Amino acid sequence: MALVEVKVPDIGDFKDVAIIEVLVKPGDSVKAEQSLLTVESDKASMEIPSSAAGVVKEMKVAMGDKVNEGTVILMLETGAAAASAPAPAASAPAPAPAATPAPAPAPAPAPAPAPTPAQAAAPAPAGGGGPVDVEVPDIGDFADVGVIEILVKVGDTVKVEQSLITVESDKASMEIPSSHAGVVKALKVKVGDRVSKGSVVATIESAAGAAAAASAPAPSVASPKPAPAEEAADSGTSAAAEIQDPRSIEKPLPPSALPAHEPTKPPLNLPHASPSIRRIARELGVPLEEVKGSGPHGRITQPDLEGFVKAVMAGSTQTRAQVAKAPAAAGGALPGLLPWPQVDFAKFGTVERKDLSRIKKISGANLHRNWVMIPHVTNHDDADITDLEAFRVTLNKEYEKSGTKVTMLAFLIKACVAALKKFPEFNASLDGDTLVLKKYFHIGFAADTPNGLMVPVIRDADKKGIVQIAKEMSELAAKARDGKLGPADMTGGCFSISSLGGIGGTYFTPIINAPEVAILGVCKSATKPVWDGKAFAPRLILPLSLSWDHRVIDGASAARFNTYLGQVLADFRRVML
Ligand code: CAO
Repeated sequence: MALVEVKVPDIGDFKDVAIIEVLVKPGDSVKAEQSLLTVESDKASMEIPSSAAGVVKEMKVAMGDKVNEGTVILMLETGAAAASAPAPAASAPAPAPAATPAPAPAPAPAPAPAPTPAQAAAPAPAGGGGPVDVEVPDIGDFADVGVIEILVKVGDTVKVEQSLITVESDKASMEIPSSHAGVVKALKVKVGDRVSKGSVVATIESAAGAAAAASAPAPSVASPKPAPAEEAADSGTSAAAEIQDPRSIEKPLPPSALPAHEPTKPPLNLPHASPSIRRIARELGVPLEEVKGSGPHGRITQPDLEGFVKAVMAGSTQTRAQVAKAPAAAGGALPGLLPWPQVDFAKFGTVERKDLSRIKKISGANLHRNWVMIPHVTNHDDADITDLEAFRVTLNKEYEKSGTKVTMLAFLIKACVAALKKFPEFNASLDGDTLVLKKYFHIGFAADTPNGLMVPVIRDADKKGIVQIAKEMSELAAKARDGKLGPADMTGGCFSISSLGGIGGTYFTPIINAPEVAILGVCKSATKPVWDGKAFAPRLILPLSLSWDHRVIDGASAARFNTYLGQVLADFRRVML
């Protein structure tokens, strides 16, 4: 057992760097190489590891303290006693420590981005201009570190010391600055590349006089970072102010009011966060610049990151990308809408809570999206099916023995195919600003099942006869009721029919089954008196309700579609015309 001092190891040119995070406390068991502190300068942040395993006895530094190489961080009890000392439940058992104070750990990276001698000595081109290769400066023991961000693009004008790229190892992240002022002529690295000291980052067309500036020593990396508000003001851009000033994101905006996220554009400055937080964020795909930091200067801590992820998962907040891509789908929130009423129904009487079925949840989400995103219009019309029904009854007598029942829906499918052929924009889907016109005729029909609504599809209905369609329909409807429909039974539809004819009703507004652009609703036929020019005659009338997407279809086309459909249903011989 020994009590040893754990000190800040060689951190290169870092001087007087501020502690922005203390990761352990007295009583904690730590492993060798476990991070104890995070320190940060304006260009880099790094975690300081423990030189040995043991139990933390006393902290010698606190948040905000400035440290240098050799500063004592904490007193660590190493040895068998330490290993058996009560450790926090979550801590892993410390490995057997060295009996004597451990040597300084493998030197932490020295991220000082001072120009390399080669850069400092780079001759100023005649007249002060000319192309200059900007290299990765001396970054201490870092070698082969990953490029995680490119902060400039070809054509950008950069100043001396302006950050060009960000690199990251498992313990530190740092920005690599430009040694020269000028215009970026070529970028020599991309995200994912690995760089070491001397790797060429970019070629800069050096501006007159810039070389002189570049040859001057770079400002100390430990120079105090201006307060976020100052930085924002300096940057002169409102975008920068939003990213850098935590106050600008203090008041949560209503999710849908967030501006669209532009993932391709790197933030002007990285949000404050330790390398490990950045790594977790990158692995999870969390846009760190959208996370509100609660640490000093708006620094993002692990609880901040976790809170953001939980809020997104719970649907109580949205990333900018989510808002931009699917404003209606994410959480159902729309601009200006009141929140969903939260009512304690039990206050008013006895209630029973029942979870929605899986199918209801899936179809509900789809119906909601379709209703919100498609500008629906519904045209109602009537079709005289007196003769068709008589024919159907006759047909069924003939097919009685085969076991196939020819339904009105089978005729409707065939009649719709004829109408889709005549009005091709109904047999289409929108793809951005392009209309995709389909040359095939796969017709879906809504089936009511104990678990909810399903829409199986009859493929190539144009190539099939009424009896075959009726047979396939009854097989698919049985499969739907038994919960045995597979994805292949329900995909690829061009147009859908929702028939409530066997149940009742007159007219309704069916919701379009996206990405289709129209749907036909059918209700119960009834015998009605119809004026034939001389007298009222009893006719069997079928109510039709055609919902259509007004982005694709006009009212006149919809009226023509319904009229034609009615004509075909009244006299199927029209299909042959
Ligand atoms: N008018 C009058 N009677 C009709 C009719 C119509 N438009 N359509 C069907 N019928 C009659 C049938 O002739 C049959 O009568 P008989 O038993 O005397 O022969 C009876 O109604 C039952 O028909 P069916 O429902 O078994 O057959 P179908 O081909 O009409 O429908 C199916 C099959 C799967 C579409 C249907 O069972 C179903 O699930 N319908 C509900 C669809 C639905 O829920 N839509 C709403 C979607 S939006 O929530």
